[in-house]
Amino acid sequence: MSFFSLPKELSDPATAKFLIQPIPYEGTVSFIKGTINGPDAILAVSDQVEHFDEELLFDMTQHGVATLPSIPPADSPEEQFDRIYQTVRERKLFRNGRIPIFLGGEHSITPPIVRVAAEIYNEISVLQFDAHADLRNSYTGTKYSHGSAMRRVLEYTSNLVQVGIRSFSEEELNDCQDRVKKFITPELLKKDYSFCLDQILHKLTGQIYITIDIDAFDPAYAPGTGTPEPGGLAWREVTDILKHVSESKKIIGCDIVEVAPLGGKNVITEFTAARLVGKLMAYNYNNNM
Ligand SMILES: [Mn+2]
Repeated sequence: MSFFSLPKELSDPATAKFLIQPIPYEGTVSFIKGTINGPDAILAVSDQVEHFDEELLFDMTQHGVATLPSIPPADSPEEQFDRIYQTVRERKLFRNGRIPIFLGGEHSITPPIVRVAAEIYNEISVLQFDAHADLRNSYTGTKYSHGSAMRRVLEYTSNLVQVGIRSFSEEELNDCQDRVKKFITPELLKKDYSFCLDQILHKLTGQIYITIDIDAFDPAYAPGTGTPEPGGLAWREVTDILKHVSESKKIIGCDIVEVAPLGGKNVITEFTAARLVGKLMAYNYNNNM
């Protein structure tokens, strides 16, 4: 399966502008399972997504979209971390002028990717959309848990901007307050959107990596996820922020994680994710060239 099921000349990894990297992994999932099926479900519905962006009015596939072979799941969280780190390096997914888009899988796929990016670029910032802070030092007995993903990311960059957060422990709040400063909660966004947008743009410096946990959205937009939290972000809030960030910053890569398809006829979550991939392509079409 490949994203958009494009003809050969538009899906060649050697020349494509966008590289889709599936990472079906769920080693440390704490509640509802199924995110291992996330990448395939997103690829399957991508056929139904228009290549023509309805806002910017152009075809986002003109410079190619290649889908790479999946990174297969490993036996332990440590091995999984290493496998992702090595594969992203070997496949040289961060290359000038190209943008890798990783499809999870649980959120623990993000730290090894960020590690590679941090080794390549001088200064990177991470923009995270998520319901959860993911800042626990360890969770369910492992430092490589999806609940510790952003705590691990802080080992590679101190510049993390967290949007949509509405579920965190006292430890997460206290431990990381000095580094992360303040979560941009859905409530804060609703109250003063332009202030929040200014804060996000101001804090993001250097090259930008974007990680989107699908549970950042309100469960109405993405019910198929391991730990759905009410009171989430709306489609236009997320896309508007992505648009502004893409217009003024250099995006080096993105991931979309924690899609756990419900199965049957309810494809809302994977459809939202596939549309989001399209938006990331459209907004960054002329970026990073
Ligand atoms: Mn997360």
